[in-house]
Amino acid sequence: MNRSFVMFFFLCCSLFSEAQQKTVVLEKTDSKILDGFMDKRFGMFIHWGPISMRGTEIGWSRNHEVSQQDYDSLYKEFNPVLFNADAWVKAAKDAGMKYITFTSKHHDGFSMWPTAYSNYSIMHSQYKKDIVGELAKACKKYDIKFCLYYTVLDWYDLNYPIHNNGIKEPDPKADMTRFIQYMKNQLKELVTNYHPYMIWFDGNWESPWTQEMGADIYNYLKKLDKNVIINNRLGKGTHKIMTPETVGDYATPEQEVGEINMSNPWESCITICHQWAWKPNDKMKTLKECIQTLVGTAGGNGNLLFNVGPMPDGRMEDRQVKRLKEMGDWLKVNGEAIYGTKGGPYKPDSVLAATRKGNKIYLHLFKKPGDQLVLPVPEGIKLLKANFINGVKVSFTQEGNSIKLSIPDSLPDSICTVIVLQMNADTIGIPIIAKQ
Ligand code: JFZ
Repeated sequence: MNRSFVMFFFLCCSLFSEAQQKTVVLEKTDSKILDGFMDKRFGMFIHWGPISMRGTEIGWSRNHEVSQQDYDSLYKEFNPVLFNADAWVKAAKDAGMKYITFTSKHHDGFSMWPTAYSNYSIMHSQYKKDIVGELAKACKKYDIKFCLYYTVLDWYDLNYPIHNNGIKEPDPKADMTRFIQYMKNQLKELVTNYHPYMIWFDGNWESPWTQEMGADIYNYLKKLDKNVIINNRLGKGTHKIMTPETVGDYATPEQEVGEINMSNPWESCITICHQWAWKPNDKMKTLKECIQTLVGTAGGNGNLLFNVGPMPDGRMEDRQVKRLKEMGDWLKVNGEAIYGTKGGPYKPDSVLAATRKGNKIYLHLFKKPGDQLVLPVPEGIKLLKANFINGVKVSFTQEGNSIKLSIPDSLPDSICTVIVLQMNADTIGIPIIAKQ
């Protein structure tokens, strides 16, 4: 066999294995770290940037409600002098939230930290302070996990081929190789300077982005910090659920409570109002909607990432902070039925959701189910004791695989009442039961 053929053969092998390397996720996040993330159940999402000065949607309103020229110049006036990272983190803590995910860079390409790789950043605004750094510091101070949102599409950067300006064809002057190097440089800054607990990627649906690019970034990040948790919006494919092709650690249903899933982690991202970024007089969810959304995600074995959009002066709206505090007050009484629990065994429906921990099942009643609540239990499972979470006893009978709970005329909590069932065995092994 001649020498040049052998050299050609080995070159092909190395190119193939390198290509293979790019599309194969090498090191997944440790399951114990993901379990710890899922135990937290409740986080704050924050969408913020100079666009809050116009009250329109971050990223999406560029070239739509706001001209590109106006949108891209907002940063020159952006000066949120009332921004107080401690106040934001305290609002999250008072809500019972355990982590914060902040938009370090959204689709508009504006960086909220002193990046060395772009002048389109907070350091070139009127404000000239490191918003990401301030938040990271405040999260450490109040023992809240600090997480970052980062978009893989960037309608501002000329090396990214799509500019969301009505032109569908990718820009021939763009250069994805250079763009990905820019992304890697920025991600290295964010990971090494701020040590995020989790990175919430977004923007994976446009044509320039590929599965291989997603896997390459995942592997790149794992080399920087093997413990950083990464959502499922790096590779291509659905956000809603995990599939064998998913690049990332957990699924991210958006603006809806995810389907119950005991094998793959998921986190619903939902807005407290309608818009992700601040909008004047936006319609805010009622306390009932807020609490039942949180309970619905926990009942499905998922987390809730609940979004607020701060105002252009740096404050969160008082009414939103108040609503979050009301959620925190509910969690002060009922938190043991949310934090550190698993979803089920009863599939959430319009009447109730269920969570469980050890020998306990927590029934979360969204409304009075009548004078009796009849629930199936598997063979060999016995109900030993039942009480409202405030300690008041709940009478019950059990005949074989059916338990009957007597429900009083009025429930202690009209929004969501928790009943604690003490069973005779660990409940985690009980398969999911659809009640009706
Ligand atoms: C994305 C962002 O675009 C949105 O601004 C926000 O940050 C949310 C948390 O994540 O929402 C989407 C996701 C997918 C599409 C549109 C918006 N899509 O496929 O067109």
